[in-house]
Amino acid sequence: MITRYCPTLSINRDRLAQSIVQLAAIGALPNGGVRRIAYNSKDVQARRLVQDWMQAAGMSVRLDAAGNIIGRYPGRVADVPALATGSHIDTVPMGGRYDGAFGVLAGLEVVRTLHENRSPLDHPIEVIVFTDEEGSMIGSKAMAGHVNPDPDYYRRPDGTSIQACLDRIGGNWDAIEQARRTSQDIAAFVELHVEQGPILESMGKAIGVVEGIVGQRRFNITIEGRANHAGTTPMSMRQDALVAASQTVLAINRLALTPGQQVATVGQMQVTPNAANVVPGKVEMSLDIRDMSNLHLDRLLEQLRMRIEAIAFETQCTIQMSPRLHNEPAPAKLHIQQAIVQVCQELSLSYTHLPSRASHDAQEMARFTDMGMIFVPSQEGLSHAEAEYTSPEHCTQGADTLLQTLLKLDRHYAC
Ligand code: HGY
Ligand code: MN
Ligand code: MN
Repeated sequence: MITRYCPTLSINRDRLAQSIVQLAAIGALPNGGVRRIAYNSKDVQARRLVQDWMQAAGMSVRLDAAGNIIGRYPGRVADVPALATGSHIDTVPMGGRYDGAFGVLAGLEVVRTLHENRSPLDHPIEVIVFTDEEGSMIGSKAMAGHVNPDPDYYRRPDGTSIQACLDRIGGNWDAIEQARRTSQDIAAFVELHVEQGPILESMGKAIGVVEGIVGQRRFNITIEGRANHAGTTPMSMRQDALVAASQTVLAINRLALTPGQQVATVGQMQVTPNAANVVPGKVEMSLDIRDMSNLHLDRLLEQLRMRIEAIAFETQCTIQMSPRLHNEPAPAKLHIQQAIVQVCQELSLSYTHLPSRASHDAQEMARFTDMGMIFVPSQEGLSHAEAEYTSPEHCTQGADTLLQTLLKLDRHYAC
């Protein structure tokens, strides 16, 4: 008889480590990092490899209209909602090997383990690779039925349309609503991810039980002044967009340094015409602002808008903020947190509860199904950087925790 509680079932550490190395070779950078920006040729190549691996692990694979890859491993009971896991394999421009990729490959490793031990769960398991997590999060937002209907909202910085992007990966913008899922399709979603911060390492804990995920808003800020000669234009007659931009960056930084847990970043800036002897006429830059409280974010943004109005007046420039991303804070379900804690106790793994101060596809999934997240330590708290590292031991512990958590949830959700 096959027992559903399998404390001895454990994932294959070497196979998981090898998969991480193999995937990281696609888009590899010279200093050990990865550049696999959503929809680029490396992303397409990596997506193909993961689909092949899914099929080899006994999963059926399909793409939805948002280009999400959905690998499905059948359960013993017909017509019941799936238990889902997964993450993303796109990266920031100079990213690491673990952010996103680890959660996808650990999910795959869980299925490989169940498959070779002939131990399917009652529920089907889905391993999902979400489209463009680092940019628009369009994959998980489409699954949650939360896509902005304006295609221009998703235009890439290089001008590529969302239609063209989705075409490249087998999605279809015109049918994006069909990507929507419900709790009838997915009973629970558990994402495993590297912490991307210093808490677990500094506390010496192996596993993070995520309590909830931070809210995040992103904006494009466009500042227009007037380009003019850098030698002949008196200081009193300038409309210098870069001076206005600099004041805006400092205003954002000062706001983020007021009491509270909020963080705010300007990480992207383009100056036009970007020449040493021209007063800058235009600056486009990003704003990324995060906090666990929506209300607090609203208040901070209101203060920023007032400050920006004053800067625009002082510098004789126009300053416009247009929204690019809006992620609601999302609490993790208590019973999933409890399941993860029990697994840690059974596997003798040290753990702590903590919030996620990075965004994740899990927070969109939380809009329509039960959500939980498991973290493993990031060396020196480094992430979104080439040097991002999590040891094979911690990766294995995280993947085993995911496996055992899914086994527990298989019993929790009666068929
Ligand atoms: O930016 C984030 O928090 C995520 O890594 N995309
Ligand atoms: Mn990530
Ligand atoms: Mn990331």
